[in-house]
Amino acid sequence: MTDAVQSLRHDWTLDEIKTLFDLPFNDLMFRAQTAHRAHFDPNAVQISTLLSIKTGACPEDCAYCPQSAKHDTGLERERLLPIEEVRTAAMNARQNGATRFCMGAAWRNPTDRNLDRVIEMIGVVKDLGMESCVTLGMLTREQTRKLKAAGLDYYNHNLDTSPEYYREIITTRSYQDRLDTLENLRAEDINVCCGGIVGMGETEQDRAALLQQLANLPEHPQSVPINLLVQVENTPLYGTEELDGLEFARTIAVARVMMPASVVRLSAGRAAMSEELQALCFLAGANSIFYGDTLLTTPNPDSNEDLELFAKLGITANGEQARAPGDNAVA
Ligand code: SAM
Ligand code: DTB
Ligand code: SF4
Repeated sequence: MTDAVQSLRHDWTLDEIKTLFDLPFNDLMFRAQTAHRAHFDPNAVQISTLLSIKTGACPEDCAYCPQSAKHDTGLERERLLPIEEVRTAAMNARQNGATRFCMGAAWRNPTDRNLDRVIEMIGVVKDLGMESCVTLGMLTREQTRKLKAAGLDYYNHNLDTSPEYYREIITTRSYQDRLDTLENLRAEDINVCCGGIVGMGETEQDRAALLQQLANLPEHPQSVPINLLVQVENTPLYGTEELDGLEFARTIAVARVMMPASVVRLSAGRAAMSEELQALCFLAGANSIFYGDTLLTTPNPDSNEDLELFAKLGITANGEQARAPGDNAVA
């Protein structure tokens, strides 16, 4: 039986995951490539563009995040963006070839009034013919119902790390709160974008336990962002020992093997990565990136650099042939 017809697994044990991490690097890459090729065009990478629709002054205490009000990172506190600014940003993203527009808000959870405003924004993105994604914090079942009715395509809500390491990183909301929001999304059949952050000083066992949580959810998240911590001055995690690049690539590969039919996103942290490390991550099965000069508040590689890298690697954006760097549209 090939991987393509094998059913997806939701019963991964930590020992099995550790065995994957411990494989010789080339063997792990081979496993990841085999899984990737059974489900995807190996040379196509989906691109999404991010916009922070409400920046800073977040009540949560996530130790990695520049937007927490608890850390004095010098970010300007902003109000929810006016709808016309969202339209302009989404039009630019479409012009530059992104097929999905992701909007993030520095909230613990949206109020019903704010949710209505975000729903308007989702309408704007959909009218432009793009997929919509939002990340707004915790949601009630009623709120997921409203988002479904608004035609939302994806909701991003990360588990961030292992259940064991979680308490070192966030104290203002629990792991179970996150699992509950994921359940509310699944109940409404909204595509889930859920992953985590590595390079936060966690152990390999924590990275394995994060992937175990993700893969053993009742459904694999349709999209799995693997973020490398972006270290921001004055956040508690600033100065954390950096994760070895090969260990990062291994994490991507293990995610690919465990969740072979999910899109794995090489997410935050690319600005600090060499072209060679990014190429290894694509080889390990990453098939999505954030494209555009900023993530939410921190820098992302310049779009032209991404196009150059895609051209060097023969990667097509969104399944279309990447054009020459300097030529804006890639899809
Ligand atoms: N406030 C909402 C929430 O946390 O659910 C949504 C926005 S929040 C910024 C979205 C995700 O960005 C977080 O879950 C975290 O995984 C990621 N993130 C935030 N700061 C980061 C950093 N410095 N490096 C890497 N990823 C980061
Ligand atoms: C995700 O997993 N990574 C993105 C997105 N989902 C919203 C956010 C990365 C944020 C990096 C820090 C910043 O730019 O503020
Ligand atoms: Fe707030 Fe989200 Fe940042 Fe946590 S990750 S501080 S919830 S914006």
